[in-house]
Amino acid sequence: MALLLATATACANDVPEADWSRGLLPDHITEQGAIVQNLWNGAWIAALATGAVVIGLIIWATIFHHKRKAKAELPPQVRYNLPIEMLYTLIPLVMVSVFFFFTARDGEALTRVDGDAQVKVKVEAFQWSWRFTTTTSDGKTLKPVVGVPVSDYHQGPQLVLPQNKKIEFDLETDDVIHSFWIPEFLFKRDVIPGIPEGDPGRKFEVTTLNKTGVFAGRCAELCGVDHSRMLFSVKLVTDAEWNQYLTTQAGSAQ
Ligand SMILES: [Cu+2]
Repeated sequence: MALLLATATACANDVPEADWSRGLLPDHITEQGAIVQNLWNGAWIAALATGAVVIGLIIWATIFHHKRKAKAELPPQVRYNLPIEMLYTLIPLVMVSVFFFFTARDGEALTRVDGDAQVKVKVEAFQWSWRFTTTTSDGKTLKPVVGVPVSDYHQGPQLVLPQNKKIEFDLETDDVIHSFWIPEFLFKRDVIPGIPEGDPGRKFEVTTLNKTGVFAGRCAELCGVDHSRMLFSVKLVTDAEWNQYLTTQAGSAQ
């Protein structure tokens, strides 16, 4: 059985590894991913704690406050009991406020665009693949990488990015709504037609971590017949490999 599971896992090669220590999320490759991971962990802890209290109260009431005698009369009623009514109102209000605070704080951090990224990537989504155009900090624009629909992400367009760098993504499409998703970013963003160029609503920034590897990306918004084949990959490389990549691309730079 273990062997069978291992084989099945090996075949599903574009499904990132997810383990319980991260609450089933894949291992993140951006600083922003850590924010999502913390929010995810906190939300689960809060939900489980709330569930434990509620189930505890249900069990407590069932064991210690069940009907002792077969009497038809109602137990004492607590209508118009001001302290209890206030408790019913205040506790959920406090809980929702706490959830709201952390969600708003992290949402703000994840969508903030400073505009000072070292590498900027224009992502053009179309039915049914992607075009990536990378601009470096010295204003050099590399030859765009364009893909076609594929069934293996290794065959899709590959976006090469340096590690330990701030990357800005600018998302654009001319046809329908797509969604730009790299599971290891723990983040996805809809690509919506009609948002004018320069609008911060179509941009986001990440800072890559000190990691390398090839990671699968996909479209996460049903956009037509080949939606599931809008596969691409992100390759995170060291500074040396990044400089070498820029050199090989220099001849074809626009
Ligand atoms: Cu799509």
